[in-house]
Amino acid sequence: MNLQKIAFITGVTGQDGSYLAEFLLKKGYHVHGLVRRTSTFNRGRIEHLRNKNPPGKNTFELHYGDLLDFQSIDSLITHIRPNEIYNLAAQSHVAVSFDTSEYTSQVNALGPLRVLQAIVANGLSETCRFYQASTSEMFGKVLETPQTETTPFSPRSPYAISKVSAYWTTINYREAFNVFACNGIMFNHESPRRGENFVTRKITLSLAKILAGQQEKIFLGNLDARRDWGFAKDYVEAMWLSLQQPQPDDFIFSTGQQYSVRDFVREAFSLCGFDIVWRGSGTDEVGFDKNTNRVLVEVNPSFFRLTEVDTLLGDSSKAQNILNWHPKTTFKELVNLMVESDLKEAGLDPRKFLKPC
Ligand code: NAP
Ligand code: F7E
Repeated sequence: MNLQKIAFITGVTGQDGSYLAEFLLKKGYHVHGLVRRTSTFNRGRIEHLRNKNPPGKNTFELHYGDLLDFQSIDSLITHIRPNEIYNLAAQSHVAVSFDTSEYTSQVNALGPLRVLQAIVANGLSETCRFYQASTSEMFGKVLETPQTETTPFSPRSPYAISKVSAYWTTINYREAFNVFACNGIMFNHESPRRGENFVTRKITLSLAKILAGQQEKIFLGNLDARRDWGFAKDYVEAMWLSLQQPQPDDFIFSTGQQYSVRDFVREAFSLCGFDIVWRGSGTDEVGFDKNTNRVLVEVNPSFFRLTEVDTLLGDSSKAQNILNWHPKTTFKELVNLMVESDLKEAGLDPRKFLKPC
């Protein structure tokens, strides 16, 4: 009898999917990933995991499909018969969701519904566990701080609204169809693999390009937004732990520490010897290097959101107590590893640019 566990990851080409695939392969899983057809290459984050084994012995397999296409999901689940499904696929950019609200809902709200329907339709309710990538964005205009599993939702974007729907769909399939279905309510988590148009990566990549002489300055939106930022690699372990419990449940995953976009800029730039201070206010505010007077940060209102989430701070006590999950990477370590990686990305030697701590 084959006792190797089989996992199916949607969103495997994304930041979290790539770290989760690595994590599960190291645990000895056979990992199947869902990829959608794109006209340009989008497998950079998982390329290193491919083709390690001879044909027929590959423990990492990719399959074409799309969360918008029930038939593709259903037939893959029939074929793979996974023990665990991690639904990480999403239109994950909050700002973009205002421009593509119906599409965002189709992927993020109806996508997980399609996966859960396929689990039930294939008779796998008893044998296949389901993880849903829920988000702190559901707390939106926060009704209490810090946010816990009992804090009411107050979503402020089409993205957040779509994820609230998926959150309740997951609970409904647990209660109505007895599926082992869990929500991981994750606060922001970042890494060198973070998409380039999320604020942390935008800052570290821009910093590296400024140092490489490829960019003059960085344009940002709301500098005062506050987030609870962790490291993606720590968070994929939490996804797995959620599905290893005797009972399905929902958990907050966060660091319990909060910083502003402004703090992130200062921390990243200070690692490379800049001392960023702020002058002016509103859209006229600039960040300049105190040592040289050079303006390195400007505000561009096109990055403001129609409705902003000003502050998020999570309390992950439940996950710490029940799952024994603890975030391992501090804010400073996270910024450091992202800056180091982007210096390399820009063709620079980090040893020449990173100030010793
Ligand atoms: P990401 O880097 O944007 O990755 C999203 C993944 O979803 C990509 O693999 C993308 O494929 C895939 N995808 C998008 N639309 C799809 C569709 N219609 N069918 C199939 N696949 C599709 O996101 P992430 O940061 O890894 O986040 C993973 C999940 O956690 C997302 O659901 C996100 O909403 C949620 N989340 C993230 C955070 C965070 O801070 N990172 C926090 C809370 C929750 P392509 O490569 O083809 O685009
Ligand atoms: O914005 C502000 C922006 O786009 C963070 C996704 O993974 O985490 C992520 O959503 C903050 C916001 O992430 C720029 O207004 C300022 O207040 O990096 P972000 P997000 O919106 O928090 C949650 C948990 C998810 O679930 C999502 O999938 O930074 N900000 N200036 C900016 N943001 C961007 N993107 N670009 C700027 O220039």
